[in-house]
Amino acid sequence: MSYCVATYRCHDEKADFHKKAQSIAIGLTVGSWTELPAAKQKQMEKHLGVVLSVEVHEPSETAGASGDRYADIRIAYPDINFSRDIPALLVTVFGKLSMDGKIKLIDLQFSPAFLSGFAGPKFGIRGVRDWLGVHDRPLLMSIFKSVVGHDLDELGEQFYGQAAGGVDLIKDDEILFENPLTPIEKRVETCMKAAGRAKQRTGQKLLYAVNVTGPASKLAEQAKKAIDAGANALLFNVLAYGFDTLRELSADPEIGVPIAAHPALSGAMYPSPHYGIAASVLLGKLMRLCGADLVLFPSPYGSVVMPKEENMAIRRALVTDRLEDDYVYRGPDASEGGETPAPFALRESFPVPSAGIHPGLVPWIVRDFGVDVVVNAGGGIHGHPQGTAAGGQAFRQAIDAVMGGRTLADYAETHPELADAIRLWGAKQ
Ligand code: 1AE
Repeated sequence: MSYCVATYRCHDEKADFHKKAQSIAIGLTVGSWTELPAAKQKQMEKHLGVVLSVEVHEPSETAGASGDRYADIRIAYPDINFSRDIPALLVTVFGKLSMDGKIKLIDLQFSPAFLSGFAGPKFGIRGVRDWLGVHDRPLLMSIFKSVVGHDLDELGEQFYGQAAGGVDLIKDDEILFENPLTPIEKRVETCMKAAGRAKQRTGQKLLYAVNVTGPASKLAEQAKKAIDAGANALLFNVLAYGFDTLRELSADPEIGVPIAAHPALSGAMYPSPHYGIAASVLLGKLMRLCGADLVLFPSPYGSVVMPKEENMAIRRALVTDRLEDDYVYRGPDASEGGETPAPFALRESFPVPSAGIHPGLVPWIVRDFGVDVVVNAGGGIHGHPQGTAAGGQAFRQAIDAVMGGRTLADYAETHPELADAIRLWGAKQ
């Protein structure tokens, strides 16, 4: 039998968590069990959810807390109950249950059969690095700002300023949709022309992630239109649609460019300790499985803050090669010997900690994420006292300083753009 496993954190001051776990395992699969006649039980057994473990955490007496009694409950759901797609899985394991008390979905593991339906990122970290020809440092991404109501010339100039500063990627703002002032094909043409001009100055290749968000039925068409006009990456607001839409875009053979996933709306789902879906599932495992090459999420240091342990859990989900431990559930008998199964493989997605990032934060970003990270900023680039291009240069200098083992303060002595940025925003070391 093949199962996918959901882990829940369930808060309740007095519940019998073992009973609760059984009622979930039965309620979300066969509906009722003990009432069934023996013959029917035999027939339904292959559909029945299985409680794998219940770990109860009682509140510590010294803390005197009353509301933090909880249990982590792991339940295995037979694959036979759902089709091989994320909507069917999510509705099975957390559809109705998500509305039933203080319960949060904190992890998912998948059967090899379920995983076989997912190709993951088409490019991933390696593919994006190979395309850019940059392998030895964090990448730098810049975000358009002030886009609504601006025309093509204004956007083109803004693009040039960002590109001239030496960024590796530029992404559309997530709130820039199809509009009469900057329709997607014209926008791409204008921006790619500006990219060409900037390349003469920087010598760098550059990816432009154009926002394809719009009506669901036109997404693939919009993406292909953008690619035909010269777009070499896409930005997609995944959670406004659902993960299967990302998977479809990513799996489309005519969409041969990296996809950057924006986390818009995820704040409605992950931040509560009691409800929703953990950030590592939402912005980690599901994004990677469904094909996001880059995933944006709030960092622990910027203007929209996510706790560091959640950030690290996302990172692990996006870049871990410990797929066997983290992603795969091979069933209760998996450890009993037999042939070694073929390992499951999946390209890594680039983590992109974002929001309120400035050059002074680069040492912390590299400390926490390592080299395989995209440093991403909007205000931290455009808000530089010497302008947008200097903003990009300041970031590149901060990255060079960290990679060279230098402090920002020391490096800033000979790099005026970095010096100005540090004066404005400060520096972490
Ligand atoms: C978590 C998403 C961040 C984002 O999309 C964005 O636009 C950030 O802008 P800045 O860097 O905070 O100005």
